[in-house]
Amino acid sequence: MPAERARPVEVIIVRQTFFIQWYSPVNDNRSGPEYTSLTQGTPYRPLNPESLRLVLSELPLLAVRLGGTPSGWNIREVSDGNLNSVWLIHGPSGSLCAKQSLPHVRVDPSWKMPLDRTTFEAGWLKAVTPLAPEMVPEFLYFDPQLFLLVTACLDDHVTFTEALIQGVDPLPVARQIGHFVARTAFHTSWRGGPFEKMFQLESFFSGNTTLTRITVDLVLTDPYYDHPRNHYHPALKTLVEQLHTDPTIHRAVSHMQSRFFTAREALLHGDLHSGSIMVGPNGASVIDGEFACIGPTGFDCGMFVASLILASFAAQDTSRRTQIRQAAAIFHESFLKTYCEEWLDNNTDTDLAPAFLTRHDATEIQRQQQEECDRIVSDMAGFTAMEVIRRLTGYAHTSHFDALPETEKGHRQYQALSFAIELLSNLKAAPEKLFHGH
Ligand code: SR1
Ligand code: MG
Repeated sequence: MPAERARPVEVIIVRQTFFIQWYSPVNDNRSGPEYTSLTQGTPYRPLNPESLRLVLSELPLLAVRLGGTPSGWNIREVSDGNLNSVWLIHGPSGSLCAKQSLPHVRVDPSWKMPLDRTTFEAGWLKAVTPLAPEMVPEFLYFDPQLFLLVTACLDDHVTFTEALIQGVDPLPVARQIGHFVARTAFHTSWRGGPFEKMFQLESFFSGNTTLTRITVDLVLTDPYYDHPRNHYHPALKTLVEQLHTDPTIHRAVSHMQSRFFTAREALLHGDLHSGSIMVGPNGASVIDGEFACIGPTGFDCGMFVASLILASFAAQDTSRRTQIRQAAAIFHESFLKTYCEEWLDNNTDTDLAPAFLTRHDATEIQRQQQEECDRIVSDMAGFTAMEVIRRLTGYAHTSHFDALPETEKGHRQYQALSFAIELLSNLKAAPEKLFHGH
């Protein structure tokens, strides 16, 4: 990322202050010492296992949760994402997961970056926890000086990416994620409460310009021209040339970019690929909400469906491919069902179509639901295509194809990319192809 795009320090401080106000313990029924910084005035420094041990030892609720004495805690670095440092901490009585922002992209230290991403992840976790508490890790602590977020540790989980590679049945996860996205999107949208609540969410999450810039560049822009960060399998060369030159594709990309910027519908997770979902004995948990922003509901849906599409093209045989495509259809169905149920059951005061306008007219409600769902599904299909495209031709790729021999990998990726180009080249027909065409 060019240096001129890094946000100035003053902006970060203003945003931090705003977060502290917005994220006030006064508004949180779990208020307590863990919600204020112990490091007031302590400058940020990247932690290592020993300095993290010291920080945690000074936080009584976390220390008690771990049990024993700090010297006996096992602290293991497990950072494997692109951006942050992550540790798992185990003590005799319990465990924690700690995540800290670095002043650069973890996998590319020359790519400098402000630190505020964990601030937005903590804000996202706070916003969605009441809506789906069983589907996110428990929030335990956030330090706004160290940009350190501590949550429950999902020890006995694997990422959904790994689960897909291992051959786990994806249908239950797809159903759960459909439910999760529908509930969190509906209740953080204009339909989910009075406009003042939405304004507050917009005001806070519009500050997440650093990671939104990554999405705008890496997902919505770079794959459509010859950007130096892009890389791809040699077998994709002709398709990449098409992505860089085809006016029909560029028109569709402009349309989807416009949806991303102007459809300010709900609070998004912002990076809901299969690596942001952990799968364990009690089902799926959604993590890594650091890309959270306000945008079109279909964006999160598209990120998730794209992971399934990529996994389906990487699958070892046709029956597994069909099963994973079925999971995409299940997600679609579960999302729409929950979204419409939330709409009918919603008793909160809203300023968008308040109850007195429609409550007694079932046909009118159905008509409005159909119109809104069609719009979301159309976005879902367009963003699915763009996410598949960037995971094959942009900067940050997927590991779904990693186990395949080189030639086979090129062949399968060619099929996946051709499918995504087909979707993007005819957005009107895309939902049908995506959810009913396998
Ligand atoms: C530099 S960050 C690259 C990618 O990693 C994250 O998980 C997001 O998907 C982002 O686009
Ligand atoms: Mg991530």
